[in-house]
Amino acid sequence: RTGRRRDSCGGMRSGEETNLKGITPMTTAAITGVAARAVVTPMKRPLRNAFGIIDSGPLVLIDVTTDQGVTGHSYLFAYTRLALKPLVLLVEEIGRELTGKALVPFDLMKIMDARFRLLGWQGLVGMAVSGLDMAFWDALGQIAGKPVVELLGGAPRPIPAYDSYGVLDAKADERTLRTARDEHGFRAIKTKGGHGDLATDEAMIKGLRTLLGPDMALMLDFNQSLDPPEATRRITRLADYDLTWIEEPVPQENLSGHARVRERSEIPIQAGENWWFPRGFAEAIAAGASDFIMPDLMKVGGITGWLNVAGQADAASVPMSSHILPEASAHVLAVTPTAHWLEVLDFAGAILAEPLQVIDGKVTAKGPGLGLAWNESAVAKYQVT
Ligand code: SMN
Ligand code: MG
Repeated sequence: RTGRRRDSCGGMRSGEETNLKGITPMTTAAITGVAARAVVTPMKRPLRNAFGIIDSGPLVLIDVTTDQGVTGHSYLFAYTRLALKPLVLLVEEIGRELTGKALVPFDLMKIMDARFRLLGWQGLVGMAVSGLDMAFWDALGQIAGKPVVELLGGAPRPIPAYDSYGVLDAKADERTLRTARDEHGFRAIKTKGGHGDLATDEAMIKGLRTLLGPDMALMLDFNQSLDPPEATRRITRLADYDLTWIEEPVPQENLSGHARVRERSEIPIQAGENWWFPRGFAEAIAAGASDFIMPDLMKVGGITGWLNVAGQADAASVPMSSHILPEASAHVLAVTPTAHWLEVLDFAGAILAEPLQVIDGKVTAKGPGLGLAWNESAVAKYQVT
């Protein structure tokens, strides 16, 4: 029905040549509908960063129905409640245009790229496109009865994870951090800086290093809050605390600024959660903006976009970590040649039938698909209209 057909002359169209004579063209599943809903999930701890406090999880849940009897799932983190409604609308409107098409993520991404070439797809449109791509892959995995990582030629394996926090205080948060290390087995912690002055950052990092000891990896995220000279000043002062990386020291679009900071930094620079689609990473890598990269699945173009960037990172020998969306990230990191760290920040646990599990500080991909079945009674509880 939706499979490739020979053209009216009986030959293969260009790009469809095959020497496998007699093989019937593969039929594929088709999209029969797309729906999206908004929920606001509770957080165990509010997350303070340089620009404010995130105290709940505004999520858009995506459902893609298919003619194979399975429904593909994915979710987006909308950052702020005010983005929920426009995101739901965008996902459903784009979904309407794709309904009836074959469930072939690579081809669907090309269609969406062409569709938004003039409008542009950096921003909510790009998040909607990326969310749809993830749901398409989830559906393909469910149809095959396999975790997505296996469709990608890999196998589920435990990925080293770090526990991600807002601004911390070694005294006030001592119990929380000991639990992370001793009960969940985390060997890495990320915290936030840039909300105050250099002395504030240094006091926090010094306290954490003393509390956690030398064996714990410690990352510091400035969330784009500094300018290059100030970033260099702070990083120079923080050089003695054995930090694993300094994240987004300056605004994400300032690639040359990142590169300047990196040149003067003894600590590796990490960035990427706000770079858009594979092209954004090509520009950033060419600019020498960062030692490490950490794409966000919902800004990089979903699974399809991630795979492209994983190839770029391998070719450039750049260690690659994930940003939020830990459930899906565990699938793609398992097929990322330069896989580095998986970020654990659990926004979706409250609405998933099988919430994320961290075992001995690691996360393993779960199937079928991306392993994102909804807990419908929890969804009903946290749904907003
Ligand atoms: C971050 C971004 C968005 C939501 C939560 C946290 C942060 C990170 O930049 O890297 O975790
Ligand atoms: Mg960050």
